[in-house]
Amino acid sequence: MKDFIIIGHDNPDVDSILSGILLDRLMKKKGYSSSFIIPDKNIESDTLDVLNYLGIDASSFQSSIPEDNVNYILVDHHDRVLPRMPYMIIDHHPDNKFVTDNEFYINSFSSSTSCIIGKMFENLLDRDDIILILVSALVDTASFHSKKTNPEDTIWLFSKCREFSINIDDYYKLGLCLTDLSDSNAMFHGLKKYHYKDKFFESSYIQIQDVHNSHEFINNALLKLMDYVKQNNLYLFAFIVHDMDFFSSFVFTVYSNYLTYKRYDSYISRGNNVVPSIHQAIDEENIIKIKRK
Ligand SMILES: [Mn+2]
Repeated sequence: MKDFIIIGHDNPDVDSILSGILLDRLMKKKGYSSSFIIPDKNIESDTLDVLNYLGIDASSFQSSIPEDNVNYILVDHHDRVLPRMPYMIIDHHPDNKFVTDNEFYINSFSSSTSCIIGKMFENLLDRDDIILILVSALVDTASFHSKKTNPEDTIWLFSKCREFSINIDDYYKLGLCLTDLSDSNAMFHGLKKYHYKDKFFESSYIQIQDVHNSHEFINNALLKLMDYVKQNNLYLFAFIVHDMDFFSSFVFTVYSNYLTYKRYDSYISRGNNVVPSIHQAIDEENIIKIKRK
């Protein structure tokens, strides 16, 4: 039988890596020959911090993708450039519009890919497996505060933690993924670049506690971002500040010579809230332009 090669997404995050390691461990327990591989050369420092806390050395998984005589399994995403179609896909982004005839395509509303995998192999799970599942779910859901949290997964995980005497508090803060503001590049944390119609925009986010004592950092960041927008000819820059004490979010929309902000009562998602509203603003602007012609 062919070997199974498990691969996460580009620029891998914690869930992408831990669910790959988890699936590899569980498949080996089942007697399959498998390996988890990280083809990426760079892994973000936040992600490495979490892995280090768990005693996992990411570099031991970094390697190029083998091409011959293997079946690929993708975790936490569905699109990666591969020599062949993947054998199986396990994802938890059911909003995406991806359609496939792959008979082993799983994509369900779940707190993390690791939760889906854990439930698939429930009777094989040991204490270390549960810790992998817990940590990736905590990181993917901002410690169960984001809207991406599936309450059933949370209940399931809590009962597993009780069963294996795992103290959730030991990992809770890890899931908050607090941004290190002493890092001179902190304002570009999680930078993403977008192109919509004829506009280019970018966004970043920080996750902090004690927001009111961080006003100096935020002020400086906004001033620098204004220059950045000008220098890079951007339409705008969306700087998101997640308040990890109250699980609310501020979105600062920075233009070249002014800015606006909006406060949300919940921890918002960049992909589900911020980017769609920017698209909408661009669309609306285009409508106005058409009318004026
Ligand atoms: Mn994930």
